[in-house]
Amino acid sequence: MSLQLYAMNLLLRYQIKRRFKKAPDVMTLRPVMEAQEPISAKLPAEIVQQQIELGGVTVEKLTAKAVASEGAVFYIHGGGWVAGSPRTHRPLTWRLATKLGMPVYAVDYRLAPEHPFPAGLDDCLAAYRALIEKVPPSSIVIGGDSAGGNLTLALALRLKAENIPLPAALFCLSPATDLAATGSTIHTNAKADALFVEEMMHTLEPRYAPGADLRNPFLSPLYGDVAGLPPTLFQVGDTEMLLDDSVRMAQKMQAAGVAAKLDVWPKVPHVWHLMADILPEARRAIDDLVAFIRVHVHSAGHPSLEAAGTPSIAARQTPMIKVHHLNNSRSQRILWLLEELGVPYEIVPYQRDAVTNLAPPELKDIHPLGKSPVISDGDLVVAESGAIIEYLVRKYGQGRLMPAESSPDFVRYLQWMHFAEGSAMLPLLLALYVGRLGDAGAPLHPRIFGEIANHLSYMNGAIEKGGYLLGHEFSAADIQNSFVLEAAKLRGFLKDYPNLLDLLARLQARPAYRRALERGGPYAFAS
Ligand SMILES: N[C@@H](CCC(=O)N[C@@H](CS)C(=O)NCC(=O)O)C(=O)O
Repeated sequence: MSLQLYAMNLLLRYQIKRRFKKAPDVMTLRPVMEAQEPISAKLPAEIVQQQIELGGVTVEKLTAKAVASEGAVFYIHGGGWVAGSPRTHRPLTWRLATKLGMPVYAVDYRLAPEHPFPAGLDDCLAAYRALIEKVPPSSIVIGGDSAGGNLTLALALRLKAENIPLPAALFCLSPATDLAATGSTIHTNAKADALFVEEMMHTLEPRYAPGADLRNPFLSPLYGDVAGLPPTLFQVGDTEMLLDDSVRMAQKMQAAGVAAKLDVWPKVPHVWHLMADILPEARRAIDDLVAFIRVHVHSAGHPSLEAAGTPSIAARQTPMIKVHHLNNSRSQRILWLLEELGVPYEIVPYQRDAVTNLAPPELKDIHPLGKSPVISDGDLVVAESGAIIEYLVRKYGQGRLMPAESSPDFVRYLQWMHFAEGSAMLPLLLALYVGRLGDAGAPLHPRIFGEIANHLSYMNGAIEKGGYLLGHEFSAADIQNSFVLEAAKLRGFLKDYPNLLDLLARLQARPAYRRALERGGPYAFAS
């Protein structure tokens, strides 16, 4: 945590949370944001600001003087549906315009309570419809923060429902996805949240959508049918009351085959991006967001369609990846990863020798070690499961399944990636080989079993209920370590580790894991 972030959290608590404590109502946001506007509305000289109309709705268009791209960012500001404007969100929108070289269209939608639901959403829809007359949807990203993140997802669900072309990607910064307020962090983070108080959360519905069904997906996208939505980035702070709104939404999208990426940032306040003048964490998050937008606006592919079996143009032009797959082996993980990524591949099957259990000699024609997995991608041959996974995630992941290199999780990700084969597998393999010696191997057992327990209890302690190795987000590190869990379970070593048993069951239930099993053939470690 930077010193600036530490100081900012104290300041917010003192200046804003205190006001919410006295007046726990979302309407308190209006004077707070209005007071901030003279500072936030300042634009650097390189930005051209225009007030335009799209579909009868006022929209602020910000363009960096050196525009390089045809794409567009369609931005929906936050402010609890009752406050804020394109001007209050300029610290983020002008940076996006400059860094991306793309115009940012920030919608000045109607606010509640004067204009309750669905007025604001209708405005966003009308403006987006008019924008796609000018810019192809495949070059547009829709995004927003807080209530604007909610409107981003609600708009995407409306587009889907009304058969209007979806944009290339979505992004949601600290979004509110569940007006029914069923996320547990609303209570568990009530103290830790630097801005809001719990009672204020219960004033959202009466101000924005009085008397409405709180599980209406256009109000609470968490209850919507999210299949087929474009790749989506979530950025949220781990101390936010709204943390669970992002976590559950991202998980729901992932389970439906959507390429949803969840980045949880430590200790940052709600929509910290707006404090980019001061916080290095805000500038880093904006850089990650820019990288995500660049990947999706420039790529012809649509990973959620690929996952549904329609290879993208990009994928069809790339030579088919071949996975040299040995039955009952570590290469099952590679099939699974490719299914998660929606990248087409071909399996070249090999059978273990019935007596020795070793790989057939033909595998040595592919790679001198004669082990599995090995993949070929065009002329390139890659061995070692960890290296293969890293290679595939970096080349085809478009930011999915690994934290950004600038994120605090990246080093933890690297450690877990190396841990599987570098540490955890060795004692498991020793147990297998030494077991063949019968009683003669007994003197080695305490050390071997001790090391197995050492590694498994370390992993077990690193996982929270319902979580993954990196916390809330499923990543390629879980795929790489799944073989450790499977090998340990098959040999009866996992009984005392409930978190690991639970994690393994959740991993094996993933649709992509099941698809890989169907393609890869019988796999003794799946039981
Ligand atoms: N550390 C390597 C291990 C590769 C490995 O030992 N693969 C086993 C399959 S699980 C294999 O090919 N065994 C057959 C043999 O050694 O003949 C990796 O992670 O890729």
